[in-house]
Amino acid sequence: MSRDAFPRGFVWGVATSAFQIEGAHDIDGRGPSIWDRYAAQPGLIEDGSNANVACDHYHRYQGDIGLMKSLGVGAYRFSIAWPRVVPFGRGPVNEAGLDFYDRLVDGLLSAGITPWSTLYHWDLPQALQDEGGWTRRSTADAFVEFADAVSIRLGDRVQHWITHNEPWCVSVLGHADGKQAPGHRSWPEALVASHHLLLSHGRVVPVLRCNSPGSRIGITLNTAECEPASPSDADRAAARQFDGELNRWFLDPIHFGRYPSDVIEYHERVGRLPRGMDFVRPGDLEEVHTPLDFIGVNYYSRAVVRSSTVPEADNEPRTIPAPDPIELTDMGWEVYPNGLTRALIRLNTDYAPSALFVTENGAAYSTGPGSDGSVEDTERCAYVKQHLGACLEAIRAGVPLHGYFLWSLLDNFEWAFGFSKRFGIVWVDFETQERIIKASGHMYSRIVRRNSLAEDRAA
Ligand code: IFM
Repeated sequence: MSRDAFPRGFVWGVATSAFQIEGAHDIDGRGPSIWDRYAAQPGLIEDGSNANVACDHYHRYQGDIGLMKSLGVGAYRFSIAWPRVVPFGRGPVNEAGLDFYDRLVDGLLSAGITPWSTLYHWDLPQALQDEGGWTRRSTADAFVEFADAVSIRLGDRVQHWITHNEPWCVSVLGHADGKQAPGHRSWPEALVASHHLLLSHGRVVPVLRCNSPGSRIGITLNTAECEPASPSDADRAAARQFDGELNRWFLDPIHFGRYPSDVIEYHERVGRLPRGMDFVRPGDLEEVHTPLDFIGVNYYSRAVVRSSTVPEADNEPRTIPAPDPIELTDMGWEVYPNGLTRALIRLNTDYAPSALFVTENGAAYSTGPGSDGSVEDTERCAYVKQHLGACLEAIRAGVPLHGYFLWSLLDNFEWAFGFSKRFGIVWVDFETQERIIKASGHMYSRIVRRNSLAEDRAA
C-alpha cells in the first residue's frame, strides 16, 4: 500500500444535519423544535437569520443526492428531524414526516450511496422542552419511542445508525453556557441532561438492533485533545479537568459503565451537583454501557487550557486561543491536524473501540464564487488534505479508523452563527438556492475516487 493510500473499503462520506439544511419548517405536519424557538428570539443568532428555509433540502433532496453521486462519495450522514416524525415529541407518529426519509433513503440507495442516519442532532421537539426537555428522564423514554418509529420504517434499508451527535454540546452549550438551544445557564441542569442523553443512547441501541438487524450502531462525540497552555502544574491540572468534562464524562460511562470519579468530585466541589448524582438510578449505567459497533469522532481543533487566574467561584479551567496559531478558520478555530491523529490514537489506546469513524471534520471559510463562477476555496482544500493526512497517520499507528465524513456537503445554517459561517464543499446561494461545487468538493472527489491522497497531498 502506498504511503498515501487508505485501506481497502475505507468509507468516504459527507455529512449534514436536518435542522441545518432541510428548511420546510412547517410543511407536512412538522412540529416546532427548540431551535426554531431559539432562533426566533431576537439577538441569539448572529446574523438574525432562522432555518425556516435553509438549503430547502426537503424539496431539493434529489438534486443534492445527484451532487453527492457526481462527487463519488460512498456514504451520506444525515439526521432525522424528531419534530418531523413525532411533531409533539411523543404520541402520534407523523407518517408524512417518515415518508420524506423513506424517499431520501431510497434515493440514496439507488444512487449507490450508503445512508448513515443520526437520530438526534439537536432539534428536540419544543413540546418536550416545555416539560423540561433533557433534564426530564421522561425525555429519554420519548426518544426511545421516536427511535422505534424511525427504525421500524427505515431499519430494513438503513444499516448505519448514530444515536446522538455531540451530547457535550447539547448538555453544556445548551444548558450551562446558554450558547445553544434551549439557552439555559445552569450546570446542575447540564449534568442531569448529559445523563439522560446517555441513558437514552443506551436504551435506543437494543431497539435499533431489534428493528434493524445486522446494522452497525454507534454514537458521535466531539472529542478534542486538551493541552495545557503551559507546563505549570496548575495548567496541567486544568487540562486534565477539561478533558474530564469534555471527553471522559461521555466516553467512560459508554465504555466502562461509570462516570469519572475525579470529574464527579470536581462538579460536587464547585456546587454543580447539589443533590449529588441522584439522577443516576440503579441499572442506568449498565444500560449506558452497551456494546457498540463504532465511535464517531467529530474533530475540528484542539483545546488549549489554562487554569483560571481570576478568583472565580468555580475555578473553571479556561480554553484559550492557541499560542501562535499558524492559521485560524472563520470560526476562530486553530487549524491543528496533529490533534486529530492524537485524538484517534488516544481513543484507541484508552477505550479500544471496535471501530472509529471520523463522522465530522471540515472548516468554515467564506470564499465565494469568483468572476468565472468557480469557488476556489484553497484554504479548505489545504485543511481537508492535512486532516486526511492526520487520519493516515493514525491508521499507520494501528487505529481502526474505517471512514471519514466531511462536514459539510452544503453551506448551511451554522446554529447561533446563522448563515455567516460556511462549511460546505458545495456553495449555496441562499437567495436562489443555486449550488456550486467548490474546488474542495472537486478535490475531495478525486481523493475519494483514488482512495488516496496521492497527487492532492502536495497540491
Ligand atoms: O455545524 C456543526 C454541526 O452541527 C455539529 N458539529 C460541529 C459543526 C460545525 O460547528
